[in-house]
Amino acid sequence: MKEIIKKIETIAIDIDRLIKEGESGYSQNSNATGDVQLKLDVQSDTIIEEHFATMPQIKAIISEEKEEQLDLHEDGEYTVCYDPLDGSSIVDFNLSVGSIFGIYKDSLDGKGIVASIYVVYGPRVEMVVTIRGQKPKLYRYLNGAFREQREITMDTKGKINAPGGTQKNWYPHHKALIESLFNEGYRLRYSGGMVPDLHQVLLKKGGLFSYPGTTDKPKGKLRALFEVIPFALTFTQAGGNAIDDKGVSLLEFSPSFLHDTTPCFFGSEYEINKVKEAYNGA
Ligand code: FDP
Repeated sequence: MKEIIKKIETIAIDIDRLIKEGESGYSQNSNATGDVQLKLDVQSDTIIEEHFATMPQIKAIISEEKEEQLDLHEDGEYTVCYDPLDGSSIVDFNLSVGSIFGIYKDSLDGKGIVASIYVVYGPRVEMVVTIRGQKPKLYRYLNGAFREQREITMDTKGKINAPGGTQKNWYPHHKALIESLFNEGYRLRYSGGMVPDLHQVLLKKGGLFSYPGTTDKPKGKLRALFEVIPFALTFTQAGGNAIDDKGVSLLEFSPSFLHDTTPCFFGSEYEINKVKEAYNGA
């Protein structure tokens, strides 16, 4: 696992350089979910594939940008599911974006994830590493290397609300939940990039990030293997929680296919209890 983390550090440095110096604009292709791929998406994916291809520990990789699993080493122990560059719709406006890696061992689901790593490319480059059973650790890229800053622990209640999804398509009980948090004094913090938005809730030690099912997309938008389950591990290990619209931990979630999505709620105890109340019986 240490070697995989070291490799992801190298990948992060390469992708950060690509974001700063690479070409902007769209490629000719779209990914498995139908999003038109940016040149940066495709190039980040290639960087990751080339790095992981050198690691015998890695059995297979599954990228958000690829339709199918790519088998690498038959005797490898881990399958890595990753979103090479999350936040495609905001990268060209110079907002923060990220890479997400879920490392799975025996099964490709919430029970099988053994570690999660994400990288935020913002004014600084930061990385959060979560190994199952341990507190997440924050690293910052300083003077040519990732340096450990601290462990991350969440409080039981926060102050910020990051509500995703098209509001006109929210179900009434979801609308009521979001409004009730604002009525309690929560402040809106939503950039449209899952990685920086969740990073903010986590480092502020609380609050809510939600991407619900909506009337047009009942299973939400965010992809289980590459996005939701990795962050579910991080939030849970930090002392927060991550649930679906039935109130079940996302670490119990089992996707029906590689690019499956799920409604998702990440937060501290207080806000997650509010989600459960709002969705209970809805
Ligand atoms: P994007 O479409 O830019 O790739 O991964 C999907 C994602 O970004 C998340 O990063 C982000 O939280 C979400 O979509 C934003 O979706 P909305 O624009 O519907 O809020």
